[in-house]
Amino acid sequence: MQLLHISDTHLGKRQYGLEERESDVYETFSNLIDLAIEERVKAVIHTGDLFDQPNPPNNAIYHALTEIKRLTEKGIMFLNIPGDHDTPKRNGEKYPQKILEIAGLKLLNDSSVTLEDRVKVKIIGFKHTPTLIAEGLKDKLRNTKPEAGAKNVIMLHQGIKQILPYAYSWQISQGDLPSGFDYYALGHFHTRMLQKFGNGMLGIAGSPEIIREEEIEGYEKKGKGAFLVDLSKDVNVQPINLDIRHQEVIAIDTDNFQQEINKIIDKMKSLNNKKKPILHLEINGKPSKQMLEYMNRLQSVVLHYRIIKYNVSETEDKLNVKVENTTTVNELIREFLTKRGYSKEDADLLIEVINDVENEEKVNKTIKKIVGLVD
Ligand SMILES: [Mn+2]
Repeated sequence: MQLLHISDTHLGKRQYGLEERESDVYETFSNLIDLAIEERVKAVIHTGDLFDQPNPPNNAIYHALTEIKRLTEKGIMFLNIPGDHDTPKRNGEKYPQKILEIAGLKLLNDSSVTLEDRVKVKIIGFKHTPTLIAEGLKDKLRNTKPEAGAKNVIMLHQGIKQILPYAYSWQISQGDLPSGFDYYALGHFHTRMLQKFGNGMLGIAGSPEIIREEEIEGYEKKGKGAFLVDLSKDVNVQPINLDIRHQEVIAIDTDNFQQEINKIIDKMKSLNNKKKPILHLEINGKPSKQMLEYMNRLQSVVLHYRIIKYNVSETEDKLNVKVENTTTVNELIREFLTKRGYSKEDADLLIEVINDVENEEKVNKTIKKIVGLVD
Protein backbone atom coordinates (compact mmCIF):
# COMPACT_ATOMS: atom_id res chain seq x y z
CA MET A 1 0.00 0.00 0.00
CA GLN A 2 1.25 3.43 -0.95
CA LEU A 3 0.49 6.80 0.65
CA LEU A 4 1.47 10.24 -0.61
CA HIS A 5 2.67 12.43 2.26
CA ILE A 6 2.26 16.16 1.59
CA SER A 7 2.15 19.14 3.93
CA ASP A 8 2.04 22.90 4.43
CA THR A 9 0.44 23.76 1.10
CA HIS A 10 -0.74 27.14 2.48
CA LEU A 11 -3.53 27.52 -0.11
CA GLY A 12 -4.53 31.18 -0.36
CA LYS A 13 -1.05 32.52 0.33
CA ARG A 14 -0.33 35.51 -1.93
CA GLN A 15 3.42 36.03 -1.58
CA TYR A 16 4.61 39.63 -2.04
CA GLY A 17 1.03 40.58 -2.90
CA LEU A 18 1.40 38.90 -6.32
CA GLU A 19 -1.60 37.20 -7.92
CA GLU A 20 0.86 34.96 -9.82
CA ARG A 21 2.19 33.64 -6.53
CA GLU A 22 -1.31 32.79 -5.31
CA SER A 23 -1.83 30.87 -8.58
CA ASP A 24 1.54 29.11 -8.16
CA VAL A 25 0.40 27.73 -4.81
CA TYR A 26 -2.82 26.35 -6.39
CA GLU A 27 -0.95 24.91 -9.37
CA THR A 28 1.53 23.13 -7.12
CA PHE A 29 -1.37 21.64 -5.15
CA SER A 30 -2.94 20.39 -8.42
CA ASN A 31 0.42 18.83 -9.37
CA LEU A 32 0.47 16.95 -6.06
CA ILE A 33 -3.04 15.60 -6.73
CA ASP A 34 -1.91 14.55 -10.25
CA LEU A 35 1.00 12.73 -8.65
CA ALA A 36 -1.28 10.87 -6.20
CA ILE A 37 -3.51 9.75 -9.09
CA GLU A 38 -0.54 8.70 -11.29
CA GLU A 39 1.01 6.68 -8.46
CA ARG A 40 -2.38 5.13 -7.60
CA VAL A 41 -1.84 5.71 -3.89
CA LYS A 42 -4.45 4.54 -1.41
CA ALA A 43 -4.56 7.90 0.36
CA VAL A 44 -2.98 11.33 0.47
CA ILE A 45 -1.92 12.24 4.00
CA HIS A 46 -1.64 15.99 4.51
CA THR A 47 0.01 17.04 7.80
CA GLY A 48 -1.51 20.50 8.28
CA ASP A 49 -1.50 24.10 7.05
CA LEU A 50 -3.64 23.05 4.10
CA PHE A 51 -4.76 26.69 4.08
CA ASP A 52 -2.67 29.74 4.87
CA GLN A 53 -5.41 31.19 7.07
CA PRO A 54 -8.37 29.82 9.08
CA ASN A 55 -10.67 31.97 6.90
CA PRO A 56 -9.25 31.30 3.43
CA PRO A 57 -10.13 33.40 0.37
CA ASN A 58 -12.87 32.02 -1.93
CA ASN A 59 -10.21 31.13 -4.53
CA ALA A 60 -8.47 28.85 -2.04
CA ILE A 61 -11.68 27.06 -1.02
CA TYR A 62 -12.66 26.68 -4.68
CA HIS A 63 -9.29 25.13 -5.64
CA ALA A 64 -9.17 22.84 -2.62
CA LEU A 65 -12.74 21.60 -3.28
CA THR A 66 -12.07 21.02 -6.99
CA GLU A 67 -8.85 19.10 -6.40
CA ILE A 68 -10.07 16.98 -3.49
CA LYS A 69 -13.21 16.07 -5.46
CA ARG A 70 -10.97 15.06 -8.40
CA LEU A 71 -8.99 12.82 -6.05
CA THR A 72 -11.89 11.19 -4.20
CA GLU A 73 -13.65 10.47 -7.53
CA LYS A 74 -10.66 8.22 -8.28
CA GLY A 75 -11.26 6.42 -4.99
CA ILE A 76 -8.27 8.02 -3.24
CA MET A 77 -8.77 9.33 0.28
CA PHE A 78 -7.54 12.71 1.46
CA LEU A 79 -6.61 12.61 5.16
CA ASN A 80 -5.66 15.86 6.87
CA ILE A 81 -4.89 17.23 10.32
CA PRO A 82 -5.31 20.90 11.32
CA GLY A 83 -2.12 22.99 11.35
CA ASP A 84 -1.48 26.22 13.22
CA HIS A 85 -2.33 28.30 10.14
CA ASP A 86 -5.73 26.73 9.55
CA THR A 87 -6.83 26.68 13.20
CA PRO A 88 -9.66 29.22 13.79
CA LYS A 89 -8.87 31.98 16.25
CA ARG A 90 -12.50 32.41 17.36
CA ASN A 91 -14.25 30.03 19.79
CA GLY A 92 -16.88 27.87 18.15
CA GLU A 93 -15.65 28.59 14.61
CA LYS A 94 -15.23 25.59 12.30
CA TYR A 95 -11.96 24.52 10.70
CA PRO A 96 -12.08 25.47 6.98
CA GLN A 97 -11.47 21.74 6.31
CA LYS A 98 -15.05 21.12 7.48
CA ILE A 99 -16.24 22.61 4.16
CA LEU A 100 -14.02 20.12 2.30
CA GLU A 101 -15.47 17.15 4.15
CA ILE A 102 -18.43 17.59 1.77
CA ALA A 103 -16.03 16.71 -1.08
CA GLY A 104 -14.66 13.72 0.84
CA LEU A 105 -11.75 15.11 2.89
CA LYS A 106 -11.32 13.30 6.18
CA LEU A 107 -10.11 15.45 9.05
CA LEU A 108 -8.20 13.48 11.68
CA ASN A 109 -8.78 15.62 14.72
CA ASP A 110 -7.25 13.38 17.42
CA SER A 111 -8.78 10.36 15.71
CA SER A 112 -7.79 7.48 13.45
CA VAL A 113 -8.75 5.63 10.30
CA THR A 114 -7.87 2.11 9.13
CA LEU A 115 -7.16 1.34 5.48
CA GLU A 116 -6.97 -2.16 4.08
CA ASP A 117 -5.86 -3.87 0.91
CA ARG A 118 -3.18 -6.56 1.10
CA VAL A 119 -1.89 -4.89 4.25
CA LYS A 120 -3.76 -3.18 7.05
CA VAL A 121 -2.65 0.38 7.80
CA LYS A 122 -3.85 2.34 10.81
CA ILE A 123 -3.38 6.10 10.59
CA ILE A 124 -3.80 8.31 13.63
CA GLY A 125 -3.72 12.10 13.43
CA PHE A 126 -3.49 14.86 16.02
CA LYS A 127 -4.46 18.48 15.54
CA HIS A 128 -1.81 21.16 16.04
CA THR A 129 -1.42 22.04 19.72
CA PRO A 130 0.11 25.38 20.75
CA THR A 131 3.09 25.54 23.14
CA LEU A 132 1.03 26.72 26.13
CA ILE A 133 -1.10 23.56 26.22
CA ALA A 134 1.50 21.09 24.89
CA GLU A 135 1.26 19.03 28.11
CA GLY A 136 -2.18 17.85 27.00
CA LEU A 137 -0.76 16.61 23.70
CA LYS A 138 2.09 14.84 25.51
CA ASP A 139 -0.50 12.98 27.62
CA LYS A 140 -2.37 11.91 24.49
CA LEU A 141 0.88 10.73 22.90
CA ARG A 142 1.79 8.71 26.01
CA ASN A 143 -1.53 6.88 25.62
CA THR A 144 -1.05 6.24 21.91
CA LYS A 145 0.08 2.73 21.02
CA PRO A 146 0.61 1.13 17.62
CA GLU A 147 -1.90 -1.55 16.69
CA ALA A 148 -0.54 -5.10 16.56
CA GLY A 149 -0.87 -6.80 13.19
CA ALA A 150 -1.12 -3.49 11.32
CA LYS A 151 1.28 -0.96 9.84
CA ASN A 152 1.02 2.20 11.90
CA VAL A 153 1.25 5.82 10.80
CA ILE A 154 1.06 8.89 13.04
CA MET A 155 0.38 12.41 11.72
CA LEU A 156 1.48 15.50 13.67
CA HIS A 157 1.87 19.22 13.02
CA GLN A 158 4.27 20.30 15.77
CA GLY A 159 7.69 21.80 16.32
CA ILE A 160 10.15 19.18 17.57
CA LYS A 161 12.90 20.34 19.92
CA GLN A 162 15.68 18.31 18.28
CA ILE A 163 14.83 19.68 14.85
CA LEU A 164 14.28 23.39 15.57
CA PRO A 165 15.72 24.10 19.02
CA TYR A 166 14.67 27.77 19.40
CA ALA A 167 12.50 29.00 22.27
CA TYR A 168 8.75 28.91 21.52
CA SER A 169 9.32 27.20 18.18
CA TRP A 170 8.83 23.66 19.53
CA GLN A 171 6.19 21.98 21.65
CA ILE A 172 7.42 18.40 21.98
CA SER A 173 10.67 16.42 21.95
CA GLN A 174 11.51 13.36 19.91
CA GLY A 175 11.18 11.42 23.16
CA ASP A 176 7.49 12.37 23.33
CA LEU A 177 6.76 10.53 20.07
CA PRO A 178 5.22 7.10 20.79
CA SER A 179 7.49 4.22 19.79
CA GLY A 180 6.69 1.37 17.45
CA PHE A 181 5.19 3.32 14.54
CA ASP A 182 6.24 2.55 10.98
CA TYR A 183 5.93 6.09 9.64
CA TYR A 184 5.95 9.38 11.54
CA ALA A 185 4.38 11.94 9.19
CA LEU A 186 5.27 15.45 10.32
CA GLY A 187 4.17 18.88 9.19
CA HIS A 188 5.01 22.41 10.36
CA PHE A 189 8.66 22.57 9.26
CA HIS A 190 8.84 23.79 5.69
CA THR A 191 12.19 22.23 4.86
CA ARG A 192 12.12 18.55 4.02
CA MET A 193 13.74 15.95 6.20
CA LEU A 194 13.79 12.18 6.22
CA GLN A 195 15.42 10.01 8.86
CA LYS A 196 15.27 6.61 10.53
CA PHE A 197 13.29 6.66 13.75
CA GLY A 198 13.18 3.53 15.87
CA ASN A 199 12.26 0.73 13.47
CA GLY A 200 10.39 3.15 11.24
CA MET A 201 10.95 6.37 9.34
CA LEU A 202 10.28 9.98 10.26
CA GLY A 203 9.39 12.26 7.35
CA ILE A 204 8.92 16.00 7.28
CA ALA A 205 7.29 16.54 3.90
CA GLY A 206 7.89 20.33 4.02
CA SER A 207 6.02 22.92 2.00
CA PRO A 208 5.87 22.10 -1.72
CA GLU A 209 6.26 25.80 -2.58
CA ILE A 210 8.82 28.30 -1.27
CA ILE A 211 6.60 30.04 1.26
CA ARG A 212 9.42 31.93 3.00
CA GLU A 213 12.81 33.15 1.86
CA GLU A 214 14.58 31.02 4.52
CA GLU A 215 13.39 27.90 2.64
CA ILE A 216 15.51 28.63 -0.43
CA GLU A 217 18.61 26.92 0.94
CA GLY A 218 16.66 23.73 1.67
CA TYR A 219 14.96 23.92 -1.75
CA GLU A 220 18.37 24.13 -3.47
CA LYS A 221 19.76 21.18 -1.49
CA LYS A 222 16.75 18.87 -1.24
CA GLY A 223 14.11 20.11 -3.68
CA LYS A 224 10.44 20.53 -2.86
CA GLY A 225 7.51 18.19 -3.30
CA ALA A 226 6.15 15.09 -1.59
CA PHE A 227 7.10 11.75 -0.04
CA LEU A 228 5.82 8.54 -1.56
CA VAL A 229 5.45 6.13 1.36
CA ASP A 230 5.28 2.43 0.56
CA LEU A 231 4.04 0.26 3.44
CA SER A 232 3.68 -3.02 1.52
CA LYS A 233 6.67 -4.60 3.25
CA ASP A 234 9.06 -2.58 5.38
CA VAL A 235 8.42 1.14 5.20
CA ASN A 236 10.06 2.67 2.14
CA VAL A 237 10.00 6.42 1.54
CA GLN A 238 10.86 8.05 -1.76
CA PRO A 239 11.11 11.86 -2.12
CA ILE A 240 9.47 13.22 -5.29
CA ASN A 241 10.42 16.68 -6.54
CA LEU A 242 8.10 19.12 -8.23
CA ASP A 243 9.05 21.71 -10.80
CA ILE A 244 8.18 24.99 -9.07
CA ARG A 245 8.91 28.65 -9.78
CA HIS A 246 12.62 29.16 -9.13
CA GLN A 247 13.75 31.46 -6.34
CA GLU A 248 17.32 32.46 -5.62
CA VAL A 249 19.34 34.69 -3.31
CA ILE A 250 22.04 36.63 -5.20
CA ALA A 251 24.66 39.05 -3.88
CA ILE A 252 25.53 42.11 -5.99
CA ASP A 253 28.66 44.17 -5.61
CA THR A 254 27.98 47.85 -6.28
CA ASP A 255 31.46 48.43 -7.77
CA ASN A 256 30.56 46.67 -11.02
CA PHE A 257 26.83 46.76 -10.76
CA GLN A 258 26.13 47.14 -14.49
CA GLN A 259 28.15 44.01 -15.32
CA GLU A 260 26.69 42.18 -12.32
CA ILE A 261 23.12 42.98 -13.33
CA ASN A 262 23.86 41.93 -16.92
CA LYS A 263 25.35 38.70 -15.62
CA ILE A 264 22.21 38.00 -13.60
CA ILE A 265 20.03 38.73 -16.64
CA ASP A 266 22.04 36.23 -18.72
CA LYS A 267 21.89 33.63 -15.98
CA MET A 268 18.13 33.98 -15.55
CA LYS A 269 17.65 33.65 -19.33
CA SER A 270 19.82 30.53 -19.43
CA LEU A 271 17.78 28.79 -16.71
CA ASN A 272 15.01 28.24 -19.27
CA ASN A 273 12.35 27.93 -16.62
CA LYS A 274 8.69 27.67 -17.51
CA LYS A 275 8.02 30.46 -15.05
CA LYS A 276 10.02 33.64 -14.48
CA PRO A 277 11.99 33.35 -11.23
CA ILE A 278 11.92 35.45 -8.08
CA LEU A 279 15.18 37.04 -6.94
CA HIS A 280 16.22 38.07 -3.46
CA LEU A 281 19.15 40.50 -3.70
CA GLU A 282 21.87 41.32 -1.23
CA ILE A 283 23.63 44.58 -2.03
CA ASN A 284 27.28 44.89 -1.01
CA GLY A 285 28.92 48.31 -1.14
CA LYS A 286 27.45 51.76 -1.71
CA PRO A 287 24.00 51.74 -3.34
CA SER A 288 23.12 54.73 -5.51
CA LYS A 289 19.99 55.93 -7.24
CA GLN A 290 21.47 55.16 -10.69
CA MET A 291 22.18 51.64 -9.59
CA LEU A 292 18.65 51.08 -8.33
CA GLU A 293 17.37 52.42 -11.66
CA TYR A 294 19.62 50.06 -13.61
CA MET A 295 18.37 47.20 -11.48
CA ASN A 296 14.95 47.75 -13.03
CA ARG A 297 16.23 45.90 -16.12
CA LEU A 298 15.83 42.69 -14.12
CA GLN A 299 12.09 43.10 -14.53
CA SER A 300 12.30 41.67 -18.06
CA VAL A 301 13.62 38.30 -16.81
CA VAL A 302 12.05 37.85 -13.37
CA LEU A 303 8.52 37.88 -11.97
CA HIS A 304 9.71 39.87 -8.99
CA TYR A 305 12.91 41.00 -7.34
CA ARG A 306 13.39 42.35 -3.87
CA ILE A 307 16.32 43.68 -1.90
CA ILE A 308 16.67 41.72 1.33
CA LYS A 309 19.87 43.23 2.68
CA TYR A 310 22.21 46.17 2.26
CA ASN A 311 25.78 45.61 3.42
CA VAL A 312 26.89 49.22 3.19
CA SER A 313 30.57 50.06 3.56
CA GLU A 314 30.59 53.27 5.53
CA THR A 315 34.28 54.07 5.85
CA GLU A 316 34.67 55.65 2.41
CA ASP A 317 31.38 57.44 2.70
CA LYS A 318 32.73 60.74 4.06
CA LEU A 319 32.20 63.86 1.98
CA ASN A 320 33.55 67.30 2.71
CA VAL A 321 30.76 69.75 3.30
CA LYS A 322 31.71 73.32 4.15
CA VAL A 323 30.02 74.69 7.25
CA GLU A 324 29.72 78.41 7.91
CA ASN A 325 28.04 80.33 10.71
CA THR A 326 25.01 81.05 8.57
CA THR A 327 24.65 77.48 7.19
CA THR A 328 21.30 75.88 8.11
CA VAL A 329 20.88 72.13 8.66
CA ASN A 330 18.75 71.92 5.52
CA GLU A 331 21.52 73.55 3.49
CA LEU A 332 24.04 71.09 4.90
CA ILE A 333 21.88 68.14 3.93
CA ARG A 334 21.26 69.62 0.47
CA GLU A 335 24.97 70.08 -0.16
CA PHE A 336 25.74 66.55 1.04
CA LEU A 337 23.04 65.03 -1.17
CA THR A 338 24.01 66.97 -4.30
CA LYS A 339 27.64 65.89 -3.78
CA ARG A 340 26.34 62.31 -3.59
CA GLY A 341 24.85 62.78 -7.05
CA TYR A 342 21.26 63.69 -6.29
CA SER A 343 19.61 66.45 -8.29
CA LYS A 344 18.58 69.63 -6.47
CA GLU A 345 14.91 68.63 -6.86
CA ASP A 346 15.49 65.19 -5.33
CA ALA A 347 17.52 66.72 -2.53
CA ASP A 348 14.69 69.14 -1.74
CA LEU A 349 12.19 66.28 -1.68
CA LEU A 350 14.43 64.27 0.66
CA ILE A 351 14.72 67.28 2.97
CA GLU A 352 10.92 67.44 2.93
CA VAL A 353 10.83 63.79 4.02
CA ILE A 354 13.22 64.50 6.88
CA ASN A 355 11.24 67.55 8.03
CA ASP A 356 7.89 65.74 7.77
CA VAL A 357 9.06 62.54 9.43
CA GLU A 358 6.11 62.64 11.87
CA ASN A 359 3.54 62.83 9.07
CA GLU A 360 3.54 59.35 7.57
CA GLU A 361 0.97 60.10 4.89
CA LYS A 362 2.91 63.08 3.58
CA VAL A 363 6.20 61.16 3.73
CA ASN A 364 4.74 58.30 1.68
CA LYS A 365 3.51 60.76 -0.92
CA THR A 366 6.91 62.46 -1.16
CA ILE A 367 8.78 59.15 -1.41
CA LYS A 368 6.48 58.10 -4.28
CA LYS A 369 7.35 61.39 -5.98
CA ILE A 370 11.08 60.71 -5.52
CA VAL A 371 10.95 57.26 -7.10
CA GLY A 372 8.81 58.62 -9.91
CA LEU A 373 5.50 56.90 -9.13
CA VAL A 374 3.57 60.19 -9.18
CA ASP A 375 4.41 63.68 -10.37
MN1 LIG B 1 3.27 25.83 7.58
